[in-house]
Amino acid sequence: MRKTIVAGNWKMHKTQKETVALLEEISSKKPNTATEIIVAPTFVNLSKAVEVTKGKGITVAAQNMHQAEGGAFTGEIAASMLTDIGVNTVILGHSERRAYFHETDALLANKVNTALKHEMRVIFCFGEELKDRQQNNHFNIVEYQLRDGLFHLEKKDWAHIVLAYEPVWAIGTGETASPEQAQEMHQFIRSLVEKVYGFEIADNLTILYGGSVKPDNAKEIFSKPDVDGGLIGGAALKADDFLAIVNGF
Ligand code: G2H
Repeated sequence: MRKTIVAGNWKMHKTQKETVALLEEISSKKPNTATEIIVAPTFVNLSKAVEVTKGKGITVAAQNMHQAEGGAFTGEIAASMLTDIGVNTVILGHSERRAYFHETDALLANKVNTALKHEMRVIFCFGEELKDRQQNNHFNIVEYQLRDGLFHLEKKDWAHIVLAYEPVWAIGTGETASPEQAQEMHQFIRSLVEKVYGFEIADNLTILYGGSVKPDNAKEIFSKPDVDGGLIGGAALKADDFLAIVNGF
């Protein structure tokens, strides 16, 4: 059985007080479930989040990190700084990082390498833009993103990789890929990984869907055989909405 995950990407939201309040509410209302619950607050609140969620069955992840081990990179955070405070999961390649901070697949390949070197788990985000889908180029784009960002990895590395397919046109727009569109792409992704790395790795790989997942559409999306959970933005900012999505399994 593949691992299922619901991850909340809090983006640039929540002060420390709000972070603690949300985490306490999630902890107290959280169902007993085999689905892993991940939250990704901002860097400045990660330490506090680790402290507050200790022993509560909630994983804390970072939203980004730098590829270098350290040095003169003003404003950046290194992998060792994350693992040092107990954060061992990192989201890489989110479309907002790609669009606003010009992160390329080549750069992301380096970030993935650094994360793996530090024995971190990577939630690797990718997905096509609206124009790609309109030009029927979405499968090609996704294939390039995976090839250039991840297909240099060795077989053993895949135990530390979670994929998050997030069509850019569905992010924060209220527009969601239909469950059929999500399944079609997830199946394509899994078959691509299978072609390069074999059945077992592909079959064990957790592939999340992201892009305007809400309590009222989560269940149907998660019911698809190749969708193993979600990366949730807006709806992760309220405990009841987030947990309703968790209960979608
Ligand atoms: C996509 C998603 C979380 P939202 O960015 O990664 O955000 O659910 O608000 O579309």
